[in-house]
Amino acid sequence: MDFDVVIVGAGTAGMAAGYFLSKRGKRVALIDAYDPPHTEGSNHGETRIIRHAYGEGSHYVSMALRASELWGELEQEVDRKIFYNTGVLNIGTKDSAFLKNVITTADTFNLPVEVLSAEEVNNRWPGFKLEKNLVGCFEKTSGVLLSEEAIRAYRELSLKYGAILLSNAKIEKMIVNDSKVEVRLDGKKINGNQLLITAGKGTNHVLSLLGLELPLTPLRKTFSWFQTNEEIYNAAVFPAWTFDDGNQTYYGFPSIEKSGFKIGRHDGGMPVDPLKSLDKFGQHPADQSDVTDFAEKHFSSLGPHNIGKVCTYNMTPDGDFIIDRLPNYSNIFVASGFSGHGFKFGSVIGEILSQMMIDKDTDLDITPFALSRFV
Ligand code: PYC
Repeated sequence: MDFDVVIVGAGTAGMAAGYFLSKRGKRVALIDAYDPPHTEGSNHGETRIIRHAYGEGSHYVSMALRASELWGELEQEVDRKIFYNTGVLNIGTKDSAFLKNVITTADTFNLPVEVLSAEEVNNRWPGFKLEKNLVGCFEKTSGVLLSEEAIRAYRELSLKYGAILLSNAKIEKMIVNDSKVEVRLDGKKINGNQLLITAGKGTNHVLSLLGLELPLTPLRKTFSWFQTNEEIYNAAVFPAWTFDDGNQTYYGFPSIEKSGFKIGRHDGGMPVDPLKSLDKFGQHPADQSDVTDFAEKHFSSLGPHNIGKVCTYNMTPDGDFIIDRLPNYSNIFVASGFSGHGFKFGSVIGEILSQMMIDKDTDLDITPFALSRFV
């Protein structure tokens, strides 16, 4: 089978790239080790946050703004809801570097961010009980993305534009040169002119078939849903939030369509073997106790812990993404290492990759994500 582009890993970035490439007329083969959206990657658990005033640094803001536009276009194209405009409250100590970045990037890019004391937060959203040393930065134009729904939408449209998807596929071998790639899997040969590796925690396994390795550490992360008082915590009245008190970082979501209040732990996490399935939630005692202690301390009216799940963060040493061409190959591209804050950018990363592969360039600045920074 012959294609213009072979994409290994049809998760957030890969599926979005498959959409943009096939929409522009490229013959695309998407290959995935599972059947996306699935539970072994970094996009399940129903929801992800999108925010634009960006604690991780100003180099993400233009991408976050373009990502929002593209999620809006995706919603229109599939005529289904993907974004809930709940606003996002970034909570932290007054000296938090993350919050300082939120405020600076809001000023620089003219984004609507309100700075609130703990008392103002607790009065405005009585579901919080923040301690006095904390402040909140509220960005009203941000909110929540339905992550699995978004992957489903890009999958549906990629197939509509002619891409093929090989699910539950095990790659055995890759033979590449500067103008051709051959991927062998399950008795088939898939030939292409260009290769894109967006394999999440499996990225280094795929790269090992080319004798390459990147500085990536996959970590197991947990998140949970709590029963709620819907009047206080529903998505029409309560924001999504991030929390960093200098010791712990968490994030969470209001109850969307009565799904319950979701809280995830952002720091910590256990290194995992990328070729094995993740330990289920609850296999480690701290999975539940950590989040329950946190919830009791900072929220006034949550019900009991209901259910927990796990996902993977694929970490780089500096927490910044990798979006680049592989050294020594003009036709092999990699996007990985989204380090637990990549989902929101999935749409724009798909667009950027399609531009790199078709137009040889992109308007957005991706130099912070170059592989050369690790040399
Ligand atoms: O980037 O806001 C974020 C986020 C929330 C959960 C994981 N990442």
